[in-house]
Amino acid sequence: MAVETTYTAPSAGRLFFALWVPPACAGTLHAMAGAVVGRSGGRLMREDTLHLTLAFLGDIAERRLPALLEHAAGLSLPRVPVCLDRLGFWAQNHILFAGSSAPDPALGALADSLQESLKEAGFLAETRAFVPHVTMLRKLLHPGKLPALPAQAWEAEEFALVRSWRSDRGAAYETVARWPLQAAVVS
Ligand code: 2AM
Repeated sequence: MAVETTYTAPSAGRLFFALWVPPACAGTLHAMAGAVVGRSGGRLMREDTLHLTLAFLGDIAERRLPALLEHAAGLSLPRVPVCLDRLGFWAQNHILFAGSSAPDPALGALADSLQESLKEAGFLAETRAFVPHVTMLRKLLHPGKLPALPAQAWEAEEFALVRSWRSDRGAAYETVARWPLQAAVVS
């Protein structure tokens, strides 16, 4: 008699590559988001989880993690300027985010080349148009008038592979590994 098995390979979790938001900027965004929650509701992202996603992988099998880490370690990606200077609201997914009125093309180029390399290596099935943003608040229904965001600018010096999962306190995030972005060579 045939024995039916439903085997699911162990998962390394829900993975994505991201730039962590530096603490000073995270503090500003978190305080602004807190003010919006006080007025309009929604679920605040924890200050230490604020990030800008470069490439979203989703569930990756545990056995593929070493190859993914090796792939990322072998990349040579440049440092990029990041500037967040406006708050925005996406009605379709109820997200309040910090974005850029004029994103530096180098940031888009970084995300594109990371996504392309992951696609070529078989870790990404599809690539999506990159819209740089930092999610500050979820489940917001009616944002009201959004406050002006004083420009938050920095140079990203490293990128990280992050694992996320649902916890009692909302989404939890853990850095799996991080790698430096390369400084421009001055000749
Ligand atoms: P969000 O903040 O706009 O929701 C972890 O879930 C991170 O991956 C979040 O920054 C989330 O973006 C992003 N993310 C989740 N699903 C995604 C998808 N299908 N494509 C691109 N990014 C995604």
